[in-house]
Amino acid sequence: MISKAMQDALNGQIQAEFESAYVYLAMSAWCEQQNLPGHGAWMRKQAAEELEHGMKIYSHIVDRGGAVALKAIAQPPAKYKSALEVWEKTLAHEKSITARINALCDKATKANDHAMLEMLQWFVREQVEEEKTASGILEQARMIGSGSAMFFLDRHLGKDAAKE
Ligand code: OFO
Repeated sequence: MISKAMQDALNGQIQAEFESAYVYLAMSAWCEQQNLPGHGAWMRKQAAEELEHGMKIYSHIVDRGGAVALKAIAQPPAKYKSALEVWEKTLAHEKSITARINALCDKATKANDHAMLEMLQWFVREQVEEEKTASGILEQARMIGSGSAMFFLDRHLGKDAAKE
């Protein structure tokens, strides 16, 4: 059975993952408005993945006899200055999630909660991927600036989102 302290910490992470979904969905909507459908599709897929992340933690709490407590989700920003800002914010957001996952690992280690630590290892690996992807796209967006090559990045992101 999961301890109350670990359960509460993981409930906080469910909130953070669902909040991430909301942030990316808002980015998706903004990108669609800017006529960047590839960006919109990519962000929409990212939002769906964040919900899956939240549900992994939800299942862990349920499997260990804990109580899931869903918290309020803040309203995400609806406007951005540019696609570049969207990618800057995406990388910053993923870094903040990585910091949260690392803090949860520290908590699980201190509490000798091996089951939680094992579950979190998936997230540790996932965050390496998330940061690598966001940082790669950000670099490409920086190279492009606001030029017409943005069209090609948008098309590439659309193809990427259509995979699987
Ligand atoms: Fe859940 O990985 Fe992004 O935030």
